[in-house]
Amino acid sequence: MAFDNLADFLDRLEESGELHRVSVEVDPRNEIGAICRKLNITKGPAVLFEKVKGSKMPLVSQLLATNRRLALALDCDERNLFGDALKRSANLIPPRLVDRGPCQEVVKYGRQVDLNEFPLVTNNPDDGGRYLTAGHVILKDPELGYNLAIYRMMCRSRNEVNLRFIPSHHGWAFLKKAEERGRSALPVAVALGVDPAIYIASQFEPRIGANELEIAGALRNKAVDMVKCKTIDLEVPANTSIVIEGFCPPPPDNKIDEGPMMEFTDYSGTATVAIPYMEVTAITMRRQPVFHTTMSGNSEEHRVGCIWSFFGYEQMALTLIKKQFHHVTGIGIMAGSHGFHAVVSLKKTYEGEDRQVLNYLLSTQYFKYVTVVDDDVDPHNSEQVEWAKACRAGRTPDDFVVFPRLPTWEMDPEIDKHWQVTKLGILATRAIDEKYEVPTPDRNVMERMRPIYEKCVAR
Ligand SMILES: Cc1cc2nc3c(=O)[nH]c(=O)nc-3n(C[C@H](O)[C@H](O)[C@H](O)COP(=O)(O)O)c2cc1C
Ligand SMILES: [Mn+2]
Repeated sequence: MAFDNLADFLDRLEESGELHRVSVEVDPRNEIGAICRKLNITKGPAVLFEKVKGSKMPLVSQLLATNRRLALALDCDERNLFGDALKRSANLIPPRLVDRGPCQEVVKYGRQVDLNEFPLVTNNPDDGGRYLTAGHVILKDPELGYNLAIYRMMCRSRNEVNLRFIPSHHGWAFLKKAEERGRSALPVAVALGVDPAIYIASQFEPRIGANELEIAGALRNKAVDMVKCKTIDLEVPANTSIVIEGFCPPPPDNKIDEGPMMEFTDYSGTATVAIPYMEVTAITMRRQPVFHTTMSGNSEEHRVGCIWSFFGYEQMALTLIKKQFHHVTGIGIMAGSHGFHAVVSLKKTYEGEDRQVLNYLLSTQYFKYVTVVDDDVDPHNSEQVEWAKACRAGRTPDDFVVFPRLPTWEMDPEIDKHWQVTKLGILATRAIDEKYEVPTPDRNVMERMRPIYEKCVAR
């Protein structure tokens, strides 16, 4: 069953015992963060904070922080969550324009616009300000097309808020395009409190210009209804709880200081830097809006965000490498490595093939560690990978390859000022002529012992 809006999904969570209501007043500065940090560790429920200090709006957090809730959101089997969702995401369904939508039941322009009416959170005491953490940023460009993604937003004033575009994500390219065109500003629409398929689709990383709202349609098996914005040339999902409309001003004066804020790596990342901001021209919302926020750090943000991206990276890296190296049999990104460690399995056909694969993958910006294993090792199974590292690497120094500096992505806390980091490759493979079979007891004896063995396990 597809959910048309956030409220229907909250009802479903409540029926399933996956939503907890907090009726005592909590402070969005630090208190909500403190509760959510714990809930992430214990895999607790989603929470609806009914009374948030300083705001009239209820706030939901931890919405998709567990695989159980991701499976409820997509109405699929938790055991095959990622496979199912990926398969479904291929049948793109374009959004559909409608005349009106609940997200514009209340409309505020000009002096009525005040971001302070929202329960903006400071999750960690070190965060540089009050944030909108789960704004779904919608962009349109005459050449590039559409984009939907979550970028964190630090509130600057009643009508100014930062947008954290980074070079490896598409919003950055949309802004650059607008800047290249001279003084044209970039229109921005931010949807807050969307149905869960849109939330999940915002985390897919298809090619630039591919509209993630078509993926949302695919995940729901139903087009997303869109309405035209009131003050800018953009469309937003009609059933959204809250919409913020505005634009990024053109250069030169289009950046203001932002940060620090906890990254998904559990590091605060860059300190305060000047980044783009948006000027708000209108706020529209439902009569009874629910504000959506996420905990930062290794939390819901990582669960709902990176897991999808990493799953995509696996597919992408596999497609890329298979074009060159036909004998690659699989790629797995190691759980817990935050996307930094890729393991590749290879049916080696000539000496040096494993080294070629290793060099190739380490040169991409994604991976800091690459381990190559033989095709009898499952690259998704960390115990098997550790076994291969223990037993099939180190015969010669060549098995360990260090690249002293290579460009990488900006989320690595160890990068230097040129965004470079030292990378490590491990060849945990056998020589080509080295046969290997797991030593096992004599087959006949095993057969004779089978009745006794079966009694042991039938206990
Ligand atoms: C809660 C949350 C906060 C995020 N914050 C940012 C951010 O500030 N900047 C960013 O570039 N990506 C951020 N992401 C990740 C992007 O939304 C995600 O990688 C997206 O797929 C990028 O899409 P794009 O390639 O179309 O830009 C965040 C993800 C989540 C779930
Ligand atoms: Mn995109």
